[in-house]
Amino acid sequence: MINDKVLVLLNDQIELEAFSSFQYLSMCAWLEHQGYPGAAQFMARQADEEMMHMKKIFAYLTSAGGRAISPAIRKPQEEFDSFKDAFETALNHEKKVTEAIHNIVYESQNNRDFTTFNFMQWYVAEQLEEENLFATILNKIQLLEKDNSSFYHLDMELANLQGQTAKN
Ligand code: OFO
Repeated sequence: MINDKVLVLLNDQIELEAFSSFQYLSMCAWLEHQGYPGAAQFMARQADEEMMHMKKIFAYLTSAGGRAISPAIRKPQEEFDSFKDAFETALNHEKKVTEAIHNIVYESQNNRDFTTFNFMQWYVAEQLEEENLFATILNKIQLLEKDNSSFYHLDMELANLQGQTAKN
């Protein structure tokens, strides 16, 4: 059985993953509107991945005898100062998601909920991958910052770039 405190945290995480999906959809819309269809496609894929992350916790809770709550979604950020700002916002958001996931891992171990502890290991690995993905893109943006025309090429590259789990 899932520990009561961990159950609350897992339902909070369902909300956070759903919010992440909406945040990336919002970035997708902003990037498309700014004339970056490749980056918009990239964000649309991230939005799909986050929805999958949400459903995975939902299914786990149900299979482990817990009650999953379908969340109300907070309004995501709609406007960004620049292409770079959108990706910085995404990386900072992923860092917060990582903290929340590590907290669930910590509490599941503390409360001897080893089934959840085991389940959450996939998320720990996934967060490392996602933080690295956004950090790599930000490094590229920083390198290209002095040459605006290069953003066109980065935008094209983002059309095909995705994380490992999306390929599996
Ligand atoms: Fe990128 O947040 Fe899900 O786990």
